[in-house]
Amino acid sequence: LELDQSMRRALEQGEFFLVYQPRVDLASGRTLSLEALVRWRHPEQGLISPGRFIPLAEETGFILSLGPEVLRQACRQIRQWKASGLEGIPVAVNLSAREFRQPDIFQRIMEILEETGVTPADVEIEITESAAMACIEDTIRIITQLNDRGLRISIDDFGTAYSSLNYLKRLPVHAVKIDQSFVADLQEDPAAHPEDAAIIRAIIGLGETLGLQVIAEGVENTVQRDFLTAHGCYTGQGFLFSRPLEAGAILEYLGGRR
Ligand code: G
Ligand code: G
Ligand code: MN
Ligand code: NA
Repeated sequence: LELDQSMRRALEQGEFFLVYQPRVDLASGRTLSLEALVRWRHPEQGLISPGRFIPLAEETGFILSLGPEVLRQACRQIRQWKASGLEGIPVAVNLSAREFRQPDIFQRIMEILEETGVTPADVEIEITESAAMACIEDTIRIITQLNDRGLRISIDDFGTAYSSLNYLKRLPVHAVKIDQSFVADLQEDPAAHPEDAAIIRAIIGLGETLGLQVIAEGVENTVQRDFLTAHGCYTGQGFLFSRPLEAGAILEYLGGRR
C-alpha cells in the first residue's frame, strides 16, 4: 500500500522514465527496432526496477495510469528522434494484461498516437502470451483493429503459456518473442539443455510456418547468438549487443549506423 501511494506521487513528480533496448539483426548487429522499458528514479531509493513495481501496479490498478504515460513518453521520443534524423526504427511498448483487458483499449492507444502525432507504423505493441490467450475472441478483435491501423503487434514471453498453435494462427501479429528463460539455459552448451533447444527450434519453426518474425530475448553471448542464427532466428536483443539505454545514449549507439 505504501509503495502504491508513492507510485501515484512518483507519477505526478515525473519520476518514471523510459530506457530503450535495441533489437538487432543477429548476424550484422544492425539495429532494427527498439523496446521501451520503464524505470522509476526514486528520490531516496534510487532506481527501482519494473520487476518490483509492475506486478504491484497491475494488482492495484495503478498500471492504468502508468501505461498511458509510458506510451505517451515513447511517442514523444519517437517524434524527437525523427526530428534528429533517426527514422525507420519502430519502438515497441509493453502493454500489461490489465491494460489490454480495458474494453476501449484500441481507442485509448489511438488517442495517444493522434495526440502526439506519431505514425502508427512506428509503434509496436507487445502483449504477453498469457494476456493474449486469456480471452482469445477479444484479443483477435483488438489486435485486428490495431493491425488495420498499421501498428505492429508482438507476442511477448512466448513459449511460457503453453497456448494452442491454433490460437496463434488466428492472431494478425507480426512477431513472437522467445522468452529469455529458454535462451538463458543455452549459456554454455546447447546440447546440455536439449529441452530448451527443442522449444526454441519449435518456436522458430512456428514463426516460419505462420510468417512471423521471431525475436530472441536475453542474448548474452555468442554461443546463444550462433545457436539462434544456425536454427533460423535472425533477430534478437540482449546484453551481447546492448543493455537498455536512455534516449540520448540510443542516438550515440546508433550514430555508427547512420
Ligand atoms: O526492464 P526489465 O527487464 O527490468 O523489466 C522487467 C519486467 O517489467 C519485464 O517483464 C518487462 O516486460 C516489464 N516491463 C518493463 N517496462 C514495462 C512497461 O512499460 N510496461 C509494462 N506493462 N511492463 C514493463
Ligand atoms: O518481459 P520483457 O521482455 O518485456 O522484459 C525484458 C527484460 O529483460 C528487461 O527488463 C531487460 O532489462 C531484461 N534484459 C534484456 N536483455 C537481457 C539480457 O541479455 N539478459 C538478461 N538477463 N536480461 C535482459
Ligand atoms: Mn517485452
Ligand atoms: Na519477454
